[in-house]
Amino acid sequence: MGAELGHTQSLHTNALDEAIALPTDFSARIARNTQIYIQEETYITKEIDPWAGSYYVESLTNEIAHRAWEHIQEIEKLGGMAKAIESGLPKLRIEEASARTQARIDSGRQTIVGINKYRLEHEDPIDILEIDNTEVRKDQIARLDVVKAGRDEAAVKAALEAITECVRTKEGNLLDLAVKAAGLRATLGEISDACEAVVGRYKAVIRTISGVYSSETKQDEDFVKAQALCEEFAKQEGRQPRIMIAKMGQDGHDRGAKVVATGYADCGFDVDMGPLFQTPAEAARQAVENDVHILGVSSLAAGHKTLVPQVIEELKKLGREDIIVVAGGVIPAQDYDFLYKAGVAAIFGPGTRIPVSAIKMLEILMAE
Ligand code: B12
Repeated sequence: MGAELGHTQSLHTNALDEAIALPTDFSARIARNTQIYIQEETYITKEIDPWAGSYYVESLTNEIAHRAWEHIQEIEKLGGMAKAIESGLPKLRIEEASARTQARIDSGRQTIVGINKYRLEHEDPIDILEIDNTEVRKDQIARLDVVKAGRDEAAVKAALEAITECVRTKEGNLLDLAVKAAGLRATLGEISDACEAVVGRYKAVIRTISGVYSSETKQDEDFVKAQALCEEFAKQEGRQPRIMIAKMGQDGHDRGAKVVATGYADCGFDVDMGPLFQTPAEAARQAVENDVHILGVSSLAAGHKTLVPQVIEELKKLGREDIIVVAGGVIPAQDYDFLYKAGVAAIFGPGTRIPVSAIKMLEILMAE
C-alpha cells in the first residue's frame, strides 16, 4: 500500500515464505491476491495522487530528494558512476546502511513485527518448496547438451571470436555481437568467457567497515556481553577469536555476509571475508591459511545441503576438522538436522541477532 501511495509503477509483493525458500503455489497466491485486493477493493489505483497536497508527504519527498542529491554529488566528484563503482564507494555506502539497519533491528530500535517483537514462543515450520539442486543441475546440463547439439558450431565459434576481438580492439558494438551470438545459441557462459579471455573476471574489492554496527548498538546488553566474551577468549588464547565468512557456489547474496562480518568485527572478532563464488576447497584452504577458529558459511541460494558438507570434507582433508563450521542465511528449519548431522555446530537463519549469534559461537569455542 505504501508503494501504491508512493506512485509505484510496478509492484511485486513478496510471499510470506520469502525469507525461507522459493514460494510455494499457496504463498505465491496469497502474495498475488494481496496486491489484487489492494487494487480491486480499496480503489487506490483509481486515484492518481492520493497524498497530493499533504504537507508531511511533500516534506518527506523533499528530504529524500536532498539526501539522494548528496549521494549523486559524491559520485560526481569521483568522476561519475563507472569510476565510483571502481572505487567501491556505492557498495560501501550500501553496506554501511545495511549494517546500521541491522544494528537498529538487533537492538530493537527498529521494529520488525515477528522478528524482534511479538514473536511466538514456538514457531511451527511451514510447508516450503523443496528443490533438488542436483536434479536441477542434471536437467540444466541435459538442456545445454541439446542446445549445443542443434546449433551451427562454426557460426557460434565465429560469433564468439568476434566478441573477443571487439573486447580486445574496443571497436564495434559488443551488445549487438552478444545478441547475435545468443541468437546462434551461444550460452551466457560462453559469451562471458569470450570477454574474459581479454579482460579477466571482475573481482569486487572487499572492504570491511568497522564502527558502524557498534555506533548504533553500544548499549545493547547482548552486544556488551559478546564483547566481554571476546576479551575473555583473547586473554585465554592470546589472540582474538578469528572467523572467516565464506560465500560459496553461485550464490551472489553477500549483504548478510557483509553485515555479520561488520557486526562480529565490532564485537571483537578478527574477521576474514572470502570472495564471492568460492569453491568449498578454496574456502577451506583460505580458512586454514588464515588459521581461523570458525568458518561461517553464508548461504542464501539453497546450496547449503551440497556445499556445507563439501567444505567440512575439505577441512578434514587439510587435517583441520577442529575448525568449527557454522552456517547462516536462508536455511529452512527442515534442513537443520541434515546440516547438524554433516557436522555444522550452529545455524543462524534470517532474523538472527548478531550479538546473540556471536555469544553462541564463543560459547561453543570456549567449551572446546
Ligand atoms: C536482497 C536479495 C537479493 C539481492 C542481493 C544483493 C546482495 N548483494 O546481497 C539481489 C537482488 C541481487 C538478489 C538476487 C537474486 N536472488 Co535474492 N534475495 C534477497 C532477499 C530479499 C534478502 C537477502 C538479504 O540481504 N537479507 C538481509 C540480510 C542482512 O539477511 P540474511 O542474509 O538473511 O542474514 C542474516 C541471517 O541469515 C544470518 N546470516 C547470514 N549469513 C550468515 C553467516 C554466518 C556465518 C552467520 C553466523 C549468520 C549469517 O545473520 C544475518 C543477520 O540477521 C532474499 C529473501 C529474504 N528476505 O531473505 C532473496 C533470496 C535469497 N533471493 C532469492 C533468489 C532466487 C535470487 C535470484 C536467483 C533471483 C533471480 N532469479 O535472478 C538472484 C540470485 C543472485 C545470485 N547470483 O545469487 C531466493 C533464494 C531462494 C532459496 N534459497 O531457495 C530468496 C530467498 C527469495 C525467495 N524467497 O525467492 N537477491
